[in-house]
Amino acid sequence: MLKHPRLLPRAAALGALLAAPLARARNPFEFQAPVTPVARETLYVHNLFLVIIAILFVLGMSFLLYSVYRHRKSRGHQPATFTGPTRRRQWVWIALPFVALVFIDYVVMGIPAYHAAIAMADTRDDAKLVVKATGSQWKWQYEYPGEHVRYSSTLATPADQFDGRAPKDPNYLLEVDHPLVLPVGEKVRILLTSTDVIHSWWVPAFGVKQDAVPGFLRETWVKIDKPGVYRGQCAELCGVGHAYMPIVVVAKAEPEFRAWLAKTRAAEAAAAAEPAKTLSLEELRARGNSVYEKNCSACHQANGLGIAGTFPPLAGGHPFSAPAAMTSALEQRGFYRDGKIVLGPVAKHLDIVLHGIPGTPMAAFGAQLSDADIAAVVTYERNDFGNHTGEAVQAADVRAARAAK
Ligand code: HEC
Ligand SMILES: [Cu+2]
Repeated sequence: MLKHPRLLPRAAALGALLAAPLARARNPFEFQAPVTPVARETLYVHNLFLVIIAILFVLGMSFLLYSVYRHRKSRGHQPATFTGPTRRRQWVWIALPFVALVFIDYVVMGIPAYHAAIAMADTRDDAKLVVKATGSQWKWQYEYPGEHVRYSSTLATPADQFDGRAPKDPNYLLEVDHPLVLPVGEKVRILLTSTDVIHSWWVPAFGVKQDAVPGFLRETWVKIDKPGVYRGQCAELCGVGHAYMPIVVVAKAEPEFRAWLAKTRAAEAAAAAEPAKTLSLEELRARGNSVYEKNCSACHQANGLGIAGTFPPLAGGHPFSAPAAMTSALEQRGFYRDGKIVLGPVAKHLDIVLHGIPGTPMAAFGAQLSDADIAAVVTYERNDFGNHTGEAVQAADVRAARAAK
């Protein structure tokens, strides 16, 4: 009971004052506005369930509370002594809610849920476009099979924002260098896999969340209603860089999408013809710096000093302690001696970057990076972080190393 009746209008006024901006602000607990049939259906199922469950809760709870109040001790009621239904009427009271719940579960809720689950998995025939998304620690690679277009999509948020040295922008950790581009109004089939551990491709506005499992090809589909930028994240804990592999999809109208595809195909073909070019040491280092930041710094760190026990430094002469299995493997490759990292020979260095170190987080970058990028990043490594070999590794060297294997 309210002791001060005057409080009531005041509380109401305060409530109204607070409610006004709240009503205008977007509710952070709300679903993102759905832009695909699957997302709309999922939202419908969610809302339907919420209403049904709310009604059942209110009904059940009222019934329970009423019974407790009605049969209270102060009115002389005694606890029941029976342990189960015996009379016909008791059996009816048991059967009724049971039948009602089964009906609600399997029919009222079951049919829409079943329909939505079937729709999500329906990747059959009518998709004209197929896109392959491959998760790797910690980025996504997108490929348009048959279109000769393939690129990596890596986090674009500057490292300064992680550790609070710069203000965070609105799409903090939800921005990438090369987004996935898709057409609107058309069914697109998305194939998913991974090169290392399980990742999950999740874009809330599409109602899509599908695991990317190494060694398996999973699939899902989207049919986007309207052009726009849609953001998502890897939704399967996949290691220390899990928060740093967002998904950005740019949906374009069909003609613009085709134009983008043609332009990207031409740019990639031009890049593939690049190895002929010989760059100066400085040019290689500058290019290598950006390749490094996108592909290597998550593990080996921006300063090249790695993380003790897990990710070896790239700085020659830097002490590194780790389990013997790791250090002896590095020693065999010529990258470790007397507790310190050493810069091994160029050929071994190229081999590690091209083919990775099997069974370790050090992935093979041969399929992900161009000859020119690998040449640049290896040159960068050999001439930065306190290393000064003065060697300029050229794209032609990388091409030769690829051919040798
Ligand atoms: C997912 C984490 C990860 C990423 C990303 C990564 N590395 Fe590694 N790297 C490792 C680990 C772990 C090792 C040690 C593997 C072992 O022997 O157990 C290693 C070893 C190496 C070595 C040999 C040891 C040393 O410290 O010199 C080189 C060279 C190397 N990485 C270069 C690169 C380059 C260049 C890139 C980017 C193109 C890169 N790495 C990206 C995890 C990573
Ligand atoms: Cu992941």
